Amino acid sequence: MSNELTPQNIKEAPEAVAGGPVLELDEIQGDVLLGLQKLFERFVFFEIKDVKTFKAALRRKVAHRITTSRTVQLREFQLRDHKNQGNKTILPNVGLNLGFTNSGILKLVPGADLKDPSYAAGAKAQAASLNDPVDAQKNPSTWVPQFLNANIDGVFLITGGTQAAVDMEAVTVLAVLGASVAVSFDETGNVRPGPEKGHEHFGWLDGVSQPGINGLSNPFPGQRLLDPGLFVFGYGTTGNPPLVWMKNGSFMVFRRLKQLVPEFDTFILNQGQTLGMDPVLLAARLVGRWQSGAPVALTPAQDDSTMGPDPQRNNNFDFADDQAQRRCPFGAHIRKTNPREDLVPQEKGVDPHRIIRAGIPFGPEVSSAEETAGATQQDRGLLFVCYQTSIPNQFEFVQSKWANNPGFIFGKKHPDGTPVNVGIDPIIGQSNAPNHVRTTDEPVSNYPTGNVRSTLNEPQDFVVPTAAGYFFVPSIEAVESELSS
Ligand code: N7H
Repeated sequence: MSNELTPQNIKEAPEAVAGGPVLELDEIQGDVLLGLQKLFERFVFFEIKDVKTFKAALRRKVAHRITTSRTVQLREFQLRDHKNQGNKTILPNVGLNLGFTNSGILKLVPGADLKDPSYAAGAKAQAASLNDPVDAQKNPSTWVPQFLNANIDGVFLITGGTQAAVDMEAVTVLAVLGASVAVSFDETGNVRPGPEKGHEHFGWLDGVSQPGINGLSNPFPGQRLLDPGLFVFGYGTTGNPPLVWMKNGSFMVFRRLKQLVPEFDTFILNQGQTLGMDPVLLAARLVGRWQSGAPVALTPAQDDSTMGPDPQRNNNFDFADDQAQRRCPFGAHIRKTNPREDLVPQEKGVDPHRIIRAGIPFGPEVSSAEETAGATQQDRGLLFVCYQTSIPNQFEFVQSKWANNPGFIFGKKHPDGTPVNVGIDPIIGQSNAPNHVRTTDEPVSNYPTGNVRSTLNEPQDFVVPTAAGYFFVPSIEAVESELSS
């Protein structure tokens, strides 16, 4: 793997894959399909204060700096060469991407209707329907104040191999924009250090399962090749752009998700004891993968640390042979968010709801004081990012209709014929029950023959949403013309 993280399993083909649509990689921003190379990623959220000056600076001084998918692809090959030649130095590989909220787009193109009701409403208005904790006025109650009070018209995603390189790019971009923008919120995520590289804060390898993209990737075993129009406008049957200039653009969902790591660890240990099972196995069954990334669907009883990072094996399963949830509980995070053959045909039941994920952890490592106290003292978690061409049908669908829905996966039966009460996603599910209490069916595997039912009661959410934004990430051409003229 390269020395700068990119989502695994999608960065393969140097040229368009034969038979697939030809993707305009010079037009599509680099984070959307392939993922900018990133050890650090700074998110600079801003308000447009002076539209005319902003447009002029955008066209003349920012547009050409935006990192395209073509550049990301070339950099990936450079990084492989660099590594193969035995180089350990980190390349700066600065990346710049840009997205606009609906309020930002309306400042640049008055009256524009991007025909996505959730985007138009904005993330704050949608929070209650995602079961984010809200107050009596339905305003999110756990969000950072800037996302509640400041105006956010757009965001720069600035990535790179070093913090210094990222910061220098941020200074340059903000300098050319001058007083035409005001920064509303600014946060840097970073890949975790040492052996935790590539792992999110609960400890799991991240970026293991991504959809294959027809025309871009040669699929790995078990990876479905999907219509690029699900992720970028202008391709296939699903990605018809409502406005001509939306071609090669994508909707980006941003969520700042705080993770209560010491609390989660304590919970897993205690529940392991209560249920009489190895806490490591319990944790693996809640996610559907061991922390190494190996899927419990393939290796249910013990970890296989060679499997997680191996794209030839790490997605080569579809749950079809596991209808008694012996290997992987129906409620496991990866089964709730990508149920594969549980919903057939997949092209109707699952594919239209897939997302491309491109987030990065934020916050410091857990301190020994936090470990001892079993309580979070400093914010840490995931700066979650995903791409799609329909926010209601993709991100919001996965979060609210699948993860938060205790009945999903529907229609499952225990071997004795009684219905399974699956429970909400034990990792990201937001319960609207009082105090957010939730349950998960079958954390105890009883593998391979047992028949004793088990239920896990989770006393709280261990992932707490603390900010969100819905953005449109336009093509380079749109940035250079419609949005800046
Ligand atoms: Fe999840 N985690 O560490 O437990 N996620 N996720 N996620 N997630 C996945 O395949 C995690 C979040 C999806 O195709 C893995 O990369 C955490 C949101 C989907 O097999 C792990 C947070 C949403 C997949 C985690 C978080 C999703 C997926 C397995 C928040 C969408 C692919 C490794 C802090 C609403 C499923 C991998 C598939 C995988 C974790 C957020 C969705 C380990 C900690 C908000 C679609």
